[in-house]
Amino acid sequence: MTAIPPSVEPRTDWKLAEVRALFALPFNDLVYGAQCVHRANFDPNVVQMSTLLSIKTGACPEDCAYCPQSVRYDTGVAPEALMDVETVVATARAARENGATRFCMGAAYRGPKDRQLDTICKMVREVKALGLETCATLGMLTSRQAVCLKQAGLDYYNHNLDSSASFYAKIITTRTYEDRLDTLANVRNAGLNVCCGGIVGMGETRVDRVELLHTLATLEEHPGSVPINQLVQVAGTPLAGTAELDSLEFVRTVAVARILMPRAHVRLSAGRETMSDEMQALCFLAGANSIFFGDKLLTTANPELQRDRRLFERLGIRPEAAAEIEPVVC
Ligand code: SAM
Ligand code: DTB
Ligand code: SF4
Repeated sequence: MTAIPPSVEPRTDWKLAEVRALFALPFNDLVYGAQCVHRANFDPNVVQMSTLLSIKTGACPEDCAYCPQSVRYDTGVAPEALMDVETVVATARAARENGATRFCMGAAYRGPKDRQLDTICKMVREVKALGLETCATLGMLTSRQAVCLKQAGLDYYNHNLDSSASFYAKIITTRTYEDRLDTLANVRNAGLNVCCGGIVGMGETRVDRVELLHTLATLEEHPGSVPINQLVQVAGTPLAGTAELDSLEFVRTVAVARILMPRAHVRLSAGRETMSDEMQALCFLAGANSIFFGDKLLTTANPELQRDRRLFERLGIRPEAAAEIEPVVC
């Protein structure tokens, strides 16, 4: 077995060959290694819970082949304008009552206009005042927009690399991998925590998964959160009907992410609705320690609260406490 150091300082100099070698390990060795790394850095029985809200839905000009919100595909998603601040705050309050510690606001934009950003900054201020961590995913940001969000109290910005650079070009033509990296740099330079991961099960090869995780693990700094999404296949999108990824390959992807980025929260993200409890348990064993909690992701289904509560109970998993997040008084 390749030696997997359990508690070294996070490295950003991983070699592609090392990532490839981790993926190629016997499954038990890989999961054992990931579990050792996980235990050296986190309480293995604690999972962080984020809740998502689509604050602006559909009619997106981009052509991401996986996405039900692109205006180019007939997916039945009804477009909705940017929500008002009060509705967002009420939804965030309900998410907090249900145990979420982070509230993530998602918008189907290529990038926000400054006027839209002003409203979103108000949402961020008020959600933060509830004592929740705040996250937003709004598409491309300029450095000035990233600074505005930081000043409004935003904690995390989600911007996924989605896949390897070469596979990316096959699934999105309206922007480049470089555009994604530029926004990530703007976000990091503004002092925001980066949430960045990808989607697997889009018909990419293992080489693409190796390259995606290698790129993430060799960014200037590891993202604080790394969402690993399993493609949610939506009828009408070009990727509907893609052959399902082997579930153990998904678990391997989680395990390799855990080993490469030992202090990141690795999120078992989209796709849980169709995963068995046993598969989710394997992902937690492989080092996943964050989920989206709540019946809906952005436009598609997520497991019902009761199913997740029962699963956590059966596994003896506790939600990460919000204790260290001080409510802000405005
Ligand atoms: N428009 C912004 C952007 O693309 O960055 C923010 C919202 S977008 C819906 C956020 C992320 O959701 C995408 O980067 C992608 O990783 C993920 N996503 C979208 N559709 C998905 C699907 N069908 N299955 C899994 N993940 C998906
Ligand atoms: C992430 O990595 N996954 C979330 C969140 N960040 C924004 C989005 C998943 C979207 C799944 C498809 C939908 O519900 O529209
Ligand atoms: Fe638009 Fe984001 Fe969906 Fe791409 S992933 S179509 S940018 S909402």
